[in-house]
Amino acid sequence: PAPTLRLDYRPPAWLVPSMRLDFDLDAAATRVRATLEVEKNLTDGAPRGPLALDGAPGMKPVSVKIDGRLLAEGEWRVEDDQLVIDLVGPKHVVETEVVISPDKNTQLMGLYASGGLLCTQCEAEGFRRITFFPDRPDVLSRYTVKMIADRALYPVLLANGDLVGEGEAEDGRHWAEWRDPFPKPCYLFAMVAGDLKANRDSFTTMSGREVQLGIWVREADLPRTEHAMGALKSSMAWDETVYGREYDLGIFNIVAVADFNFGAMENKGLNVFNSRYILADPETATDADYDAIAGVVAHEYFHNWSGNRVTCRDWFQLSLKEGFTVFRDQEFSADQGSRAVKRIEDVRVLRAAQFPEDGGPLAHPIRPDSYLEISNFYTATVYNKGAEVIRMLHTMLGADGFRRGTDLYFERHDGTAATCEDFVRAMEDANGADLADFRRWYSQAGTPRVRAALSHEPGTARARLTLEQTVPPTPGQDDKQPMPLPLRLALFGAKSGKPIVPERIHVLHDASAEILFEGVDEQPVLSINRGFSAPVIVETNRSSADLAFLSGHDDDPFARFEAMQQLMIDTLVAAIEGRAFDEEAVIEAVRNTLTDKALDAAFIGEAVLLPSEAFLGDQLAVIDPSAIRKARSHLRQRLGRELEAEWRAAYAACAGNRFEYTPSAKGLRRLRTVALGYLDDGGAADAAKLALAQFEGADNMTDRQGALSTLANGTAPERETALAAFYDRYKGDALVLDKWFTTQAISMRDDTAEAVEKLAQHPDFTLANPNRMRALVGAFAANQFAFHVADGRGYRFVADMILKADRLNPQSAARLVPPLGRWRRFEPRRAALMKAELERIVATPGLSKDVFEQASKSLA
Ligand code: HT7
Ligand code: ZN
Repeated sequence: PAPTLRLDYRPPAWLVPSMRLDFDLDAAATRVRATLEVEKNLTDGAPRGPLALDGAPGMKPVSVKIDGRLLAEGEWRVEDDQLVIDLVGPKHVVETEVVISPDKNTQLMGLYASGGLLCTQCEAEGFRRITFFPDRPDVLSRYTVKMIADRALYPVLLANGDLVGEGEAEDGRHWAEWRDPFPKPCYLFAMVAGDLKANRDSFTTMSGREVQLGIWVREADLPRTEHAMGALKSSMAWDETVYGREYDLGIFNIVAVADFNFGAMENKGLNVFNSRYILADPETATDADYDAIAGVVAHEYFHNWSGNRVTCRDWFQLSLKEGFTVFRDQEFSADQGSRAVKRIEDVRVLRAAQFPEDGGPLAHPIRPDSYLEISNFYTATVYNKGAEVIRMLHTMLGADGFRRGTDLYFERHDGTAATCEDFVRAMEDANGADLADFRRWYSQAGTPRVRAALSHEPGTARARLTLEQTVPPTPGQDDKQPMPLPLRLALFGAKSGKPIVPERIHVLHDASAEILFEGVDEQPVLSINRGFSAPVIVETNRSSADLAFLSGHDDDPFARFEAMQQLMIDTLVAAIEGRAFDEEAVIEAVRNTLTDKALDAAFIGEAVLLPSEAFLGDQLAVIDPSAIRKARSHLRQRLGRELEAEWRAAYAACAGNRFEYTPSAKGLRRLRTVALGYLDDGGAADAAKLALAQFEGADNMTDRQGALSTLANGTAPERETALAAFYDRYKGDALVLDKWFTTQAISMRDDTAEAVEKLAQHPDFTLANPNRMRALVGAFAANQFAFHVADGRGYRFVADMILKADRLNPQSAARLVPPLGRWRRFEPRRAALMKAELERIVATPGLSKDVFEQASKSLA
């Protein structure tokens, strides 16, 4: 198949200012009548030609009318999945009718059935599976939607906008009509029908309008919606305070569904959510789940402005809405809890998911240049690196300058489909700034690498910092230009422990720079990229002593965490590479952090963790998962053993609290399970007993799952007791059962690959539900040691799952390909086995475009 190219963009030939949809809903056969008011697009560059409406493969209209006249079959044609009609005048009314089968829709795109509900997912190109339409984000229409359905099966009928009528129909059926006053692209269309109940609330906007809020779920789940509702109201208030953005409709509904390809969807006035990002109570959701729910609810809500009121011109501009909205949700969460811990978590996600993407065969700029299947570009690069790019603008322009820029952006582009360039230009114009070289962040892929070397001249009391950057080649981009990198930096006195050069921002525009600091009369230690101000890899000439010092003294909590991480990395990489290493410095630094009374538990819980096996792999030229496991386990065991008294003290100090969802209670739970894990790895004789007691006595899922994970890593008999008890207790709850699968898939045991193969045969395992598939197969593929077990069974298993899943849900199947695509990074035997599985995938007849694109690019 031919790729779609960014530079081929042309405006649409026809516009559809308004449209009406009539749905006769039925799971087996839904009749869709669409009435489109179409008009020729007279703007510059718009092509002239027939009306071409996108449809799904195999879709054929039952009837087509133009201006009320029924067309004969020869008066329209279906070509390349498009309905093509030659129109003579500048404006027409086009009516089409199709019949679709939601209950056969396993791709979960378009209109599909999920647990007795009928619901839609249209982003990116799902609307064409519902009706014939110009399925592109720059065609904006006003929608009126009428739904008719059996009242007993589907008592609730929801769509975008405001409810304008409802009533009874024949044969136990009823209807509802919704009208959305805001023109929107079809990817924001949504409709849900089903037996749902609402948690209702309201929000009064800053201009005094009352908005009716509803979170719609199965009746039994209503008690689990309070946290999401609280997050929604907080998000609405935050967007008013921080961005001056007010909600614009009288109704805001959210529906939770069990089968969903992604986290959630920002449809105008009717968000549809994966139920895992709505449902929470202490019994079934961990603190991480609570945090994720608040973050995703906020993310989708924020899209109302960054995505809906101002949408994307084409899908290459996806980061315009996603990068900006992720930045907004990250800042919202930082304001709700611990900013430092949130930043650590966000950087961890970036390094785990985006850095490998940027360094592998699927690397692409945050604004890609081409795609075969746009669903493959909902990536950590577009989302998370996209958010880092926006964050850099915020850092360089300051909070006020950034706000001036967003105000201008919203003012200029409200109600239109915009580009990344429009966003950058608004930032420039509002601030009189020149962001010419900043635009490279949109066009160049790859993670820049910065080398920073600090030298001190005691005689002149000067310190000299040299900075050098390189941007590595990525597929299709061999030569790179330097990126502007805003680096927050400071100097500390190694002896006095005091800041000797206060924080400043240095924007490195060129390939290299030298910065001179005066009045530095003691040996300085460099603190750089504080707060992770630029999404880069920094290499410095700092010694273990410097890093240990910063891990205890830096006044930027992120930099403190980072120094500890670097100390651990330097030690472990030396051990893996067979060079001399010094574990004592790590042990002392961890001891100091663990016993520092000025630090909060949440921060300690993050700072004392060793870098993951996968992140350690990223530091090496050639990855040998066995060598990494050996070195890391050895250091964890030593830390566990030698700090046993400290871990016990921390464990005891964190125990015995009744559940509350507050930052401090969360921190205590976090540190408690971290301490338990170290005690277990250190070989404490009572560790399994402690874990089982924590498991059985827990009044919340965080403590229970923490104990279960600790046990699942080992061989104690308590392991099977706890796994069986967990299964029995939660077998009726799909979201918690997902945790049961994941806990075993991420186990550190040597036999995890065999265990996962068996779990795939478990009666509760299914590839039809994306959450369950991710819970087992996705989690396993992220478990470096288990997935890369030397005999290659992990690769074979994941490839088999990809091929099976591809027949049901290509989008979800394609998301499992990237772990295999990293084959070039591994030692030769493993690399060959991984490559062979990719070749087997590509050679399979009938492969989807989704999987083909990911697998073939991984081999190129
Ligand atoms: N904008 C939403 C993207 C999305 C999606 C994309 C492809 C396939 C299914 C999907 N469901 C939702 C989610 C978001 O970023 O807010
Ligand atoms: Zn989004």
